[in-house]
Amino acid sequence: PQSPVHLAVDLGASSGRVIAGGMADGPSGGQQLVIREMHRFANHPVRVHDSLYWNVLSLWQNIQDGLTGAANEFDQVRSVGVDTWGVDFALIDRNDQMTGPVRCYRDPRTNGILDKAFDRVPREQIFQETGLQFMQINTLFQLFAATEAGETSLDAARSFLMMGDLFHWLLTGEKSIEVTNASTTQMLDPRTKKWCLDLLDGFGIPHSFLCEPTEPGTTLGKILPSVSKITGLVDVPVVVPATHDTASAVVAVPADGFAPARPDWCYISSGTWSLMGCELPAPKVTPLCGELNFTNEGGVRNSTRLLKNIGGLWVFQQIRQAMARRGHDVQWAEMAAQAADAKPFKLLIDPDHGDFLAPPDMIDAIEAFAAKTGQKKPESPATLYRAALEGLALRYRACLAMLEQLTDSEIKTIHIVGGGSQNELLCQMTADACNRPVVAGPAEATAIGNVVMQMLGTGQLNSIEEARVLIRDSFAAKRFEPSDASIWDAPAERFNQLATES
Ligand code: ADP
Ligand code: LRH
Repeated sequence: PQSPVHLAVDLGASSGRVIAGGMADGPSGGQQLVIREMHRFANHPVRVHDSLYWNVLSLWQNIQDGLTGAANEFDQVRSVGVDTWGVDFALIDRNDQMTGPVRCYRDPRTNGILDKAFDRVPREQIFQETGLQFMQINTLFQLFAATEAGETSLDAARSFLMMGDLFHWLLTGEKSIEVTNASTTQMLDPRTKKWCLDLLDGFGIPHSFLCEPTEPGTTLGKILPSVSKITGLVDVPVVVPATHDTASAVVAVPADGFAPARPDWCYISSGTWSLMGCELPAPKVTPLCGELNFTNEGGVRNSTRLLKNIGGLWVFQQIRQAMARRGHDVQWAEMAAQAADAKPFKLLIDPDHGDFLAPPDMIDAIEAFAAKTGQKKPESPATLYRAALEGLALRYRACLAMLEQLTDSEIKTIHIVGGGSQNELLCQMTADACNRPVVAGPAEATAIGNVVMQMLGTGQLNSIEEARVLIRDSFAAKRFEPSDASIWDAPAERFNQLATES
């Protein structure tokens, strides 16, 4: 890109990157949006005894390294913004110190918490107030577990920041809670965007540390002099993007229009999680939505992301780690190639099964799952790789039917964005299992969505529709046509059976 650029810090649950985005001359003369990766780094939870934490200081160090690289490269940086995964939070005390390390949402302190929570406040009431799917990782349940355990951090807390807000505070000294990430907490009313304080009272969770949510596009403040000294970025504003990575990714889906009432496309934001859903003009907090356990998360410009969390490439990632532990270093492309050659449907696994949320070793967990569900022990790593991808495609198929039912519309195209859109085997399996064409890309949708929201905030762009046209014209997408859809019918039936029984 040509200066001036916008810098997107995008932190996913498996890796982080600092990406510069801006305009440049395209091959046919017109201007295009171009991105350039300044820094990429791994992000993994750290186990301490039985607990799991994020390495926040390492993330902060890496963010500063990325910003420093960008300051050296570009004459002018117009703004900076950070997006991250949802649900996790930091607490800040009266001396403006973090109360401790930040827990990872896979920390076991919320195991079994949902039943305890429903004894306190009925499930239907929580859904009616928040419109969110029930997952033990949600902030509400993390705070409930912390309250029940008498964690002292809660007594000391004066401010509550989601992860993006935490890094915005470290950059500017300004505290805020951005609304799309706040919408993942299960503590916010999706209609009014106000905190559900009565609900928090019902759980005995303190809430004086919450502040009014901020809209994406807001200029929060300038980079602190102490940060300028380290990074070389001087007088640069932080313009808040959709700090929830999935909300940023949805902004960058190269589709037509914005938030249609009867959508004919859906998205899968494919990374550690697969977030599959539709972008709608308003929340759908209906009994059917509750029954199907869909979520009404907040999108940009007051839109709703009606979606479902699906276990995602987490299982695939963790098989890779388990292989490394056994002395075999395999790359994504190699895993996909072996999966492509493996026999189909030898092993069915449900990526959303609780056994796969945070097992010490994923291969052991899959073998135990196979035994418990009466399936044969996987005979080779290729069987494991293939099963992880087929399990996802089967979940997508079920989720698509639910989405059509919920939105009362016919979904004609599936957009896959995020790192997982580079897995062509998974894209083809998705097209086949769902019997719909798949449009794959951009792989860096989250960072691109972050950049365009900063461009909207600083007046370089005027609307989401305009941003999407620019994205479509700037980043090539790959199309996968469905074939062999019927071979997925029988496995889909077996899979549904398995998902209910196991
Ligand atoms: P997150 O934001 O959750 O950290 P990403 O969007 O970065 O996730 O996606 C990471 C996933 O993308 C990896 O787990 C991997 O399965 C997939 N991936 C990344 N690069 C490639 C590649 N070159 N080919 C196939 N898959 C890839
Ligand atoms: C994806 C994601 C998802 C959340 C999960 C915690 O990175 O933000 O939308 O549910 O992480």
